[in-house]
Amino acid sequence: MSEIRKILVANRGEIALRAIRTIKEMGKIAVAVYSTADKDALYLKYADANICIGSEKSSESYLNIPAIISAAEISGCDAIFPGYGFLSENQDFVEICKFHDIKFIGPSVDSMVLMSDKSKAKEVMKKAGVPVIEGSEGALKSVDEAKVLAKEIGYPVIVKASSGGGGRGMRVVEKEEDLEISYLSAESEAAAAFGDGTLYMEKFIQNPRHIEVQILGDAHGNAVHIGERDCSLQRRHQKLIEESPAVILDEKTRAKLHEVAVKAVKFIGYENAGTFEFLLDNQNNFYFMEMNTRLQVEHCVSEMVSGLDVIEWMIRIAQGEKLMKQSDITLKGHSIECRITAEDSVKFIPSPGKVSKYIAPGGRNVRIDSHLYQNYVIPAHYDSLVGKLIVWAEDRGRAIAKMKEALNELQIEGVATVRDFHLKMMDNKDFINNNFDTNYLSRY
Ligand code: MV4
Repeated sequence: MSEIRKILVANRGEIALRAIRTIKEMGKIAVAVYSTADKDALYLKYADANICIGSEKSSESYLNIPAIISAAEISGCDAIFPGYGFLSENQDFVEICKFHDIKFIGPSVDSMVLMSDKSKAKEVMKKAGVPVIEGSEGALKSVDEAKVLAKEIGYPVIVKASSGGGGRGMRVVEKEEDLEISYLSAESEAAAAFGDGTLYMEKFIQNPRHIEVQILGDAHGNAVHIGERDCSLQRRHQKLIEESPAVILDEKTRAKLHEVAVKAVKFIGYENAGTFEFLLDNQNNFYFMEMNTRLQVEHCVSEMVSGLDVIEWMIRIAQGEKLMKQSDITLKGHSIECRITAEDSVKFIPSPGKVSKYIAPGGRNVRIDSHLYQNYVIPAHYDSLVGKLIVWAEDRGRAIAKMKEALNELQIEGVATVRDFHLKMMDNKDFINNNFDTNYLSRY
């Protein structure tokens, strides 16, 4: 064990603020970095030191490895917290941190490499005894091979980029006549986006639910889960509402889901926080889809039902501490998160600019993770996420009622936000009755 003293937060916005809070609570020192576009950001006011790492373009600042490593070196940081996005899943960055004797607060390069190739990840999970969707064994070699395989599996099938994620380089194929063109276009899209056109194939699951399991693994071979999240409410692969637990699951399926996730962590010797993504079909069968080797935006709902601080545990694991036992974790009640983005509530068109008024909601079990303040100017260069509104209550019905009240209290003026979309959803019959899937928003 070697205690981490000073941590560089290699991120911005709400997650930089979120991380700085925990770092300081733990009695450690937080160093923030910022681009010129973020010089007035709120998280800079709470950090112990701030370092400008470049101009407004992400490639010149938050993705600028030499600038970030230099900032860590000159400020004497012994660790870097990556957050989500930016460098959080950059294998080169993890190696460079190691080279400089700076602890990367996240998984090893090996785990990251293993899970970054989605078709390889699937093969490994299959070996670990995790249910996977029927499909190609590893990557596809040709259109002809794909045709033979698709006939075997039965249409519809889906071809996906091995290096993909977020829906890019992915095609649903309804019939054999469409396979060649879909294959070739997915291949070229993947090659352009990821520098790798490798594809794999799966049986296409109609209208699935997206269920994911939050896990933690330590350096001593211990692993725990912190329950699951239902993230089915998405729009164009952007999650909007997440909740924990996933009330669609019966107790037996939920226990099995948790069990396989923990087994998989131990099988690959995964260290730090991670998430297993599953698809749930309409018969309540779940299948491993991919693993996210980083902290996720929606980790807060898992914190609310478990009472744990996921970032605290990421840091504790990074300094070699042992995890608690699974039996020490109790999951209680229901938590919902609404992502507040500076986009309009109808077409989701980004709306950066000056926030002329900001009133945050409050009260018992209402949490807002946001870097907004009155007169803050939301830069146009980055993600439009400006906050997350999270509530906890004894059950889902009460959590929805609480969220509705909190959304009503939330006032943001000067820019458009998705608040009204969320308010509508809290009154939506299908949402209330838990009657939706990953395609719900594209249908309505
Ligand atoms: C699927 C699928 C149906 N069947 N795979 C979308 C993102 C990428 N990570 C995987 N995705 C999907 N894979 C099979 N075999 C449907 C989707 C999908 C989806 C998954 C989760 C959440 C939202 C989604 C929206 C459209 C499609």
